[in-house]
Amino acid sequence: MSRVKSVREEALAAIAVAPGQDELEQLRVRYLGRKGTLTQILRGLGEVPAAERPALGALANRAREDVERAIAARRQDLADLAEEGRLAAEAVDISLPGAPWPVGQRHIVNQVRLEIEEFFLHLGFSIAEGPEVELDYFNFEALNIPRGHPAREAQDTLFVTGDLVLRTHTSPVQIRAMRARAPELPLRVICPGRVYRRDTPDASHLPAFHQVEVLAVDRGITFGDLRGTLELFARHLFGAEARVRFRPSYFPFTEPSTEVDVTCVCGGGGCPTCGGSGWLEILGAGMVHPRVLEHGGYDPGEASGYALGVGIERTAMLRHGIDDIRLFLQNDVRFLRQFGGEA
Ligand code: 2NL
Repeated sequence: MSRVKSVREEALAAIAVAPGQDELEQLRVRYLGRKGTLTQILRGLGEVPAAERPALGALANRAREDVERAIAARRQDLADLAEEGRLAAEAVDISLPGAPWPVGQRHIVNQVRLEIEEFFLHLGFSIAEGPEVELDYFNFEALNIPRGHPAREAQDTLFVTGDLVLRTHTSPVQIRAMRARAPELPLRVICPGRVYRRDTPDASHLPAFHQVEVLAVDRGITFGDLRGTLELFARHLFGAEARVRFRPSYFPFTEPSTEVDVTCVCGGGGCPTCGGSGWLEILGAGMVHPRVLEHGGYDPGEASGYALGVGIERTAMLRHGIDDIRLFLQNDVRFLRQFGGEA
């Protein structure tokens, strides 16, 4: 009887502190296995005198049940401890600040676009946008460029179908703006956007680039209005000392037409951007052709207007001395970071 009690105590004590499932299994084998201590005692009951057998048998059976229960309980405790350990190891501190995300800057093309927009918005112009896939009528016909006109060849158009083109300028947006407003006056719109030409890329050509076109239509608008606007515009983009000059030119949609130069910062001292001439060609402009006004829904006897078109990449190149237009599309941050443009 006392041996059963001491085996039971010894087993329960060992089970309570078994460090792992393997050690627990070894204890089970030691006490309850085929040759286990308690198993041997129960098996040896036959040799015990009959008078002592029932009491000893009952004690040994209870001891075996107690040890079995203790093993099951310890097994569950060890499993719970292991699970707790796994959860603790996987825990994430959600109060930690996040890793900083690298933030880019505004692209130089968009910086220049915004500067141009800002200037004309302050003069009372509104921004108008329109489709990049455009009807032949709006891109050419309404701009006094009829079928067979050499300007259509020279423009090297990308055709979608016989009647649909990728717009070669944003002028069609201005035609749409006139037709939406006419005969109401005045009309003052600027049309920024991407335009397309059938060009092979080189240092000064891209098949897709950006421009802003400007259109003012009202009673009594003269070339003097265009000149004054361009003088202010040149100072806005190239600094207070900038001056402009006008060279006669030709566009089918303006008459007269002019190409506009701005003084180079080098003052003509022989810089690579102006080639030493002291002048940079920045844009084309003119008085809206009467036929274009008519297509816009205005009576050229009542209304007149000026218009201009400025290339955004070209303006950025002249301002920053960039010598290859393809740099704008390469998204090399070493190039883009030079121009700031807050995040
Ligand atoms: C250039 C020349 C120009 C226009 C664009 C225009 C638009 C309408 C009517 C008349 Cl709706 N003209 N736009 C006028 C003159 C020049 O762009 O070389 N741009 C980069």
